[in-house]
Amino acid sequence: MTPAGLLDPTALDPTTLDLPGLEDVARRVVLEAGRLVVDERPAELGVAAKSSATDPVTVMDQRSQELVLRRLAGLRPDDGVLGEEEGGRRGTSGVTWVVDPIDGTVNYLYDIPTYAVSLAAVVGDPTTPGAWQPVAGAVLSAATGELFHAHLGGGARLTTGGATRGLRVTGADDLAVALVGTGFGYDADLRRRQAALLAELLPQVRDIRRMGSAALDLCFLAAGRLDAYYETALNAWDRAAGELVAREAGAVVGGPADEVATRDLTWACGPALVGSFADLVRELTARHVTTPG
Ligand code: LIP
Repeated sequence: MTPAGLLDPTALDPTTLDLPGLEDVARRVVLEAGRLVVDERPAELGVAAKSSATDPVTVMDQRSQELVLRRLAGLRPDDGVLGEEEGGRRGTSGVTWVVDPIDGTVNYLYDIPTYAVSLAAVVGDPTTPGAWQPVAGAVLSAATGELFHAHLGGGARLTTGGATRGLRVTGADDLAVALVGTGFGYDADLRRRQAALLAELLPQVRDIRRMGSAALDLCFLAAGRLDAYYETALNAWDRAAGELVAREAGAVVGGPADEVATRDLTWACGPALVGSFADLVRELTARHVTTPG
């Protein structure tokens, strides 16, 4: 049975998987990668530019992803891996791990304690929007030790300081007092268009927060620290685990047309805000970002 709403008819049925076991793998691996990223940060952080001069990759992004690949090769040898950095691999099991080895690399570069290791097990094809579904995952805020984790149908949890609690989105129903998270791309022209969108949105909400990590934005939504979130130009690895945590905490997550997030738009909020927030960010995104005048 193909998971509901997926375009990929060959996608594995999540009910055939040990979802709590996959969540445990994600937790263990992000905890180890997070320790590496924090404890072995060199005094001089080697930085290279990727898509633009403002899109950095550090030696620790690469070392973190290499560790994740090594651990998954031992724990889940038949699974595929899709990572932000080079070096993923195809699998045969129908499960693919989607990893952002450091989400919030600019924050990491500036030693701003808001960056994450994000890892999700997905079924379907994570390179095609609408053709994949996260089924288990974990996001570690590496600087603070907060570990957000979930599996499909199992609820969302935050583990920190040895204690674990359930997560639930806020019941916010008034956009005018909603705290909204967002982020911006690395391309200057895209940022100009995103700024035009923000100029129209900002007067209609309480305020915005730009944390610098989509994975943590989505987990903060799940924890009630944001009422809503939107962003354009996200990759699967930015949002796979955070999207699952948010949905399992009661959020509705969607994109330009329906409840399928895409690179053109990812939005997320509690159920009471969907009617106002989703329609607004869809319209503003279409007008200013994806099909600007
Ligand atoms: C980051 C995203 C963030 C976005 C940043 C950047 P990275 O991912 O998580 O939401 O606003 O521009 O793309 O590049 O640090 O892995």
